[in-house]
Amino acid sequence: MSASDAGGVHLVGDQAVSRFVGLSTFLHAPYQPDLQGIDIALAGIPYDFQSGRGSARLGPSQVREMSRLVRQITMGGVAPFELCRIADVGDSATNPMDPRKSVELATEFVTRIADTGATVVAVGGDHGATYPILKGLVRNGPVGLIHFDAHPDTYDDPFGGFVTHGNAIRLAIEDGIVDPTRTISLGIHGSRFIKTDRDYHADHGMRLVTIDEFTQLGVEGTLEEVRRVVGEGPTYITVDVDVLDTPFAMGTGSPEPGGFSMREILNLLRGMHGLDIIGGDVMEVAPPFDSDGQTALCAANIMHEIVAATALAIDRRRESLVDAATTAASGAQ
Ligand SMILES: [Mn+2]
Repeated sequence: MSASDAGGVHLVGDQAVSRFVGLSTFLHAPYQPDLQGIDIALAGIPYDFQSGRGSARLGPSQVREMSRLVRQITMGGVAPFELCRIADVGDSATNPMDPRKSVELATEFVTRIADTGATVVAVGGDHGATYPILKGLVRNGPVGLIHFDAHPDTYDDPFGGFVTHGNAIRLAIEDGIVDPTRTISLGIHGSRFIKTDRDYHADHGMRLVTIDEFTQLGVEGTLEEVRRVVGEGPTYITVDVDVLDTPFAMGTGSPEPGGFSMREILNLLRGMHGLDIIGGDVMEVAPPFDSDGQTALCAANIMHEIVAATALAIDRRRESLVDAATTAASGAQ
């Protein structure tokens, strides 16, 4: 496919057009802010409030730039652009002076996308942005959640009713958007404020796998736990890049030495292809601390794998609709 075919939703072919040519979009997807005819909307949520060292608001633009280096087909052979119509729909509006207004604007943005029947794979932004995404996206909740993070993100908000980078998961549970018993947090590591920071997980039936437990379970054992916890129901994936070890992701607000390697997280994401993934996000890339673009490059590759898992799930849902229609038609004869 060449760039000149791109009348509808088409990918600019890597071999027809060099990867350094043209405007930066997520994964070279066509830019389509009109939201028409899209299955998976790639979207930026460019705000950060109270997020470690800050500046994750610059994440979406830098991930777009570094995603130039990502090719169309995943290492495992999934070609999401052949399975689904995928477009970069641009960024949510934000109000940099008003966190509450920014959350409202992001919720409206994702609601508009979900109203067209499309799903979202988003790039933040601070991890608080997962809350408005889930709020705008999930219609028949609660959904399961696969949560990659150095931190539990179920903290009490110490600032009085804000959506912060440390409480989005908890708020989504309290709103009934996420089912705590179908939630698994992976790769928790790093120093802690308080010893009781994991109690919310335990008290609400959530599964938490620390990096030490991951070392014992390995990739396959961890994937078994993921499948057991989220089951076959609709499930969202959220990745805070601080789950990665600092040599892979120093460019983030709260870097934590001792996390996953890129190979480990990619292996885990590839193992999620059979699940009913409804979308996801990659959060907390902070370009001013990412001088060579490495963290953004890692985030772009993580995004590609989430898009692949989402596209496979959309394709499977379509197939089962076709199967059901065929069965109904043959029964009617
Ligand atoms: Mn987080």
